[in-house]
Amino acid sequence: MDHSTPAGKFIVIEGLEGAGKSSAIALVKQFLTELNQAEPVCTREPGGTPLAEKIRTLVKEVNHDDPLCDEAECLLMYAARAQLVANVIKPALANGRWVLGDRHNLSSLAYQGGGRGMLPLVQAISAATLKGFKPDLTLYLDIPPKVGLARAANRGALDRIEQQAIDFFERARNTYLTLANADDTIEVIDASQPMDAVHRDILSALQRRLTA
Ligand code: Z5A
Repeated sequence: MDHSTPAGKFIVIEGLEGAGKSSAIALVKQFLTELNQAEPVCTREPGGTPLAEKIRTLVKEVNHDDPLCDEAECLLMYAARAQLVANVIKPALANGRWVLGDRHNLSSLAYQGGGRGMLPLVQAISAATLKGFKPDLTLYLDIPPKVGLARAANRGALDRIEQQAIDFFERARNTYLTLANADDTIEVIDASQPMDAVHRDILSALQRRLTA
C-alpha cells in the first residue's frame, strides 16, 4: 500500500424492500464520481465476491426439504460479509478508492436482529466478525413496510426473505430506526416521499456530510 494515498470512504445505502435503493445508489454513485473524479467501487450484500454470491443464492432460495434456520441464515450473512470486507472493501479503501455499498451490517442487525428477534446474538457475531469496521456514512431510506412491499410487489415473484409476514418487516424497521437514533454516522431519509423529494434529501445529506 502507498502510505501517501489517503484512504477512501465507505458509504452504504440501507432500507426495507421497495425503499428505492436502486435509484438512490445510481444517484449517490454519480455524486461520488463527480466529487472524487473517479467511480466508487460498488458492492451489494449479501454478495459481491464469487463465494459471497453463492451464499446470496443460498439465502434467497426457498428449500422446503431443508429450510434455512434463523441462526444459519445469520451466519451465512456474516460469512458473505467477511469475504466481501476482506477481499474487496478493505483493499479498495486502502488504495484510496471510495466504496458504495448496497446494504451492509445494519441489514443483519435489522432483519436478523430485529426481524428474527436475535439482536444480542447478531451484535455478538457482528463484533467478532467485523472487529469495529463500519461505514463512514449510511443513508437509511425509511419507509413503512406496507408501502415498500406494495412497490416491490410490482417486480414479480418474491424471494424467501420477501415472503416474511408484515410484522417481521415492522420489527426490522423499528430496529433500523432505533439504531439510527443512536449512531450519528446514520442519516435517516424519508423514502415514502415522491422520488424527486427523496433524491433532493439524499443530495442534501451528501453535501452536508461529505463536502462541509
Ligand atoms: N438481507 C438480510 O436479511 N440480512 C442481511 O444482512 C442482508 C440482506 C445484507 C437482499 O435482497 C435480501 O437480503 C433483502 C434483505 C436481506 N430481502 N428482503 N426483504 P435484494 O438485494 O434482492 O433486495 P433488496 O436489497 O431488498 O431490494 P432492491 O431490489 O435492491 O431495492 P429496493 O430498495 O427494494 O427497491 P427499488 O427497486 O429501488 O424500488 C422498488 C420499486 O419502487 C421500483 O419500481 C421503483 O421505481 C419504485 N420506487 C422507488 N422509489 C420510489 C418513490 N419514492 N416513489 C414511488 N415509487 C418508488
